[in-house]
Amino acid sequence: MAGALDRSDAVVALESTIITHGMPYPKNLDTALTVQAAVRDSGATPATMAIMGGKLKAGLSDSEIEGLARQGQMVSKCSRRDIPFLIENGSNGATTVAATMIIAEMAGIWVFATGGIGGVHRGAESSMDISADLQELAKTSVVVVCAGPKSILDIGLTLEYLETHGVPVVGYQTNELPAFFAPNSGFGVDYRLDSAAEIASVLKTRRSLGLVGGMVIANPIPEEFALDQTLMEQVIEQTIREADEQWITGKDLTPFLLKRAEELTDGESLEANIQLMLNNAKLGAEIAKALTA
Ligand code: PSU
Ligand code: MN
Repeated sequence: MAGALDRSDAVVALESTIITHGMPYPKNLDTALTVQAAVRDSGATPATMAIMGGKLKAGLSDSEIEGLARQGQMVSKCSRRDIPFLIENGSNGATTVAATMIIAEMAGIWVFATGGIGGVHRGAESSMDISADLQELAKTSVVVVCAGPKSILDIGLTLEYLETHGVPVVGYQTNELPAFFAPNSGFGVDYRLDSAAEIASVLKTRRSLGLVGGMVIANPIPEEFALDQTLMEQVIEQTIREADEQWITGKDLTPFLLKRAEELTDGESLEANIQLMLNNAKLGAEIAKALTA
């Protein structure tokens, strides 16, 4: 990794919470390694971020990834607020979108690919559950390639929040915001861009103006892997109801909703998640390459 940065090669940041809290073992391990390979096959260098033994790491070895994958939710889920505490304790931490963006920015990496970002949860009018990922997008200059906000969230409120904080939501080859498991959400994007070169160009312009902050590149799940929207809506309503009944809140909520969705769809949501992640990793690599051109 250090070598790649020295040569100012194309580097794509990847997160580790998706490994520990987003998918079960051993699919999480297999996916993490396949995603890294996809970045390499596309001509860029992958850098999976985490805190290992109290140190920020940009780029993990396969055996470090395996360790995190096996420990799963035993590893601390690490967002911005958690970073100094895990360092003080010499612990391991799996970085969320927010924490991954922070490490990426420190390491000089502009592009980060993941599955889905955190957002404004449904019912946030009373719970005030808004992911720290959104605040990070407001202030940290890393572009996040994702498949759009997951429909466990309130997509409309998530867009309002991003707009307030000046975070552009770009549709990759689409005018409509994708909704993670589905290529369509009924919401529009702020801008549509059709190539990695155009995205890189906008990023360079923004940086040259000294405008800080992230950007969301929403890349629709390939049609053949999309899930039925009516079915997913029922599944999501049930998972949210269960979380309510069991008083699941704070950092535990998103992992709970993901796990229940996977169980209720007999693993179909997991399969879709893997495919969209791969799709995003490839686009991330193309953008990273275009930035070095
Ligand atoms: N959405 C997914 N898969 C994930 C996550 C979100 O589809 O694994 C993870 C990411 O690491 C994201 C975090 O940063 O959940 C958001 O958690 P919270 O809602 O607690 O901020
Ligand atoms: Mn939350």
